[in-house]
Amino acid sequence: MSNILPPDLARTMYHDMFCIRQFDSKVVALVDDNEIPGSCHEYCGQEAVAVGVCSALTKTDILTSTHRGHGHILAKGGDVGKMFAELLAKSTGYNHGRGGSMHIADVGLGIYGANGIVGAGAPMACGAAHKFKLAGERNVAVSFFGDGAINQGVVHEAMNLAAIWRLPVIFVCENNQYAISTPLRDVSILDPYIRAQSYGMPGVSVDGMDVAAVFEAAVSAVDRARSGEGPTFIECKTYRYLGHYSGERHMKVTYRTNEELEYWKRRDPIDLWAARLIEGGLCTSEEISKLNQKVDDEIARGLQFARQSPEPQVSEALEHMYAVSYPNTPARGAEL
Ligand SMILES: Cc1ncc(C[n+]2csc(CCOP(=O)(O)OP(=O)(O)O)c2C)c(N)n1
Ligand SMILES: [Mg+2]
Repeated sequence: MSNILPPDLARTMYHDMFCIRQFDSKVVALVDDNEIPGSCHEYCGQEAVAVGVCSALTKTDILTSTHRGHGHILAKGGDVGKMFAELLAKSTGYNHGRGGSMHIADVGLGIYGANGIVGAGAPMACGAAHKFKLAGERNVAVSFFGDGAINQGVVHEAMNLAAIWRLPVIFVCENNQYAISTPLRDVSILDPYIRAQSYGMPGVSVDGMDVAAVFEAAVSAVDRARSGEGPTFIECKTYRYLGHYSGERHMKVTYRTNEELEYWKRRDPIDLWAARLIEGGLCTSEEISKLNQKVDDEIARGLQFARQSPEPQVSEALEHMYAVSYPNTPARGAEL
């Protein structure tokens, strides 16, 4: 597969996966040091899903994300500095420091928001896709969600709506096999992708540790969506290396075994892709080291930007909180 990908894209995919890994590894340390208030849901291990899907998108395509959203946002072109600033609650962050990890959005980049409500991004993606269709725009909308969302009613309503209206939506189920500590096998007899058949859309299951496999499935789904044929469901089998959220590593939890973790780490998406790039003659190991250094520099610069950024002012606390939706409607803060 690496041989038929344009070399620049193949290297960019490596860069983006490593950037996500390094970003969220840094987040772990910052949460532990209380520099990030609260906690985060880190994406380490799942990088091939976000990067494989987003590499098949253009800037005007959109995505809706989840509580575990850092990877989606970086893969869609999010800025490392503005992300760190948001997590550090600084005024230069994506949400001016008001939202934090689970609300990062950048409408200009087609990032219609991380979301703390499991499954809630699916109908939002349908709404965006409906608009694209009505306006005759050839964009697509991607809804990322976890295996924990596949029994949420709203996801099923969204899938049905997308199918009957032939909306340009791609439902991407990141099956990391656990919803907090609940294994998928305890709550669903069938694999997630099989659900797609009930709604009359193609459903595929791919190796979510293989960025090329994810990319290939995403390209087919994007082609289908852009040509007006409707939605696709892609299940990506993957694994999260860290706990459900940052705090879990300080708890004694036993729902996963070390053997299971080690099994998945042996199939690390970044290591696998580096090996494929080298084997395919697309990169030397020295070039991989240079890319790693480039990413580490970007992470260091982004964090420095965030650390040097000002805190939001108390006097501005009500700013950026409410949308002014209609002309002549005063901002809610202004009424108070
Ligand atoms: C509607 C709703 N129900 C429950 C929760 C609490 N909750 C937060 S994350 C989570 C598990 C989600 O698992 P999954 O969708 O598999 O995503 P993962 O954490 O594995 O990435 C739950 C139950 C929530 N945020 N929203
Ligand atoms: Mg899960």
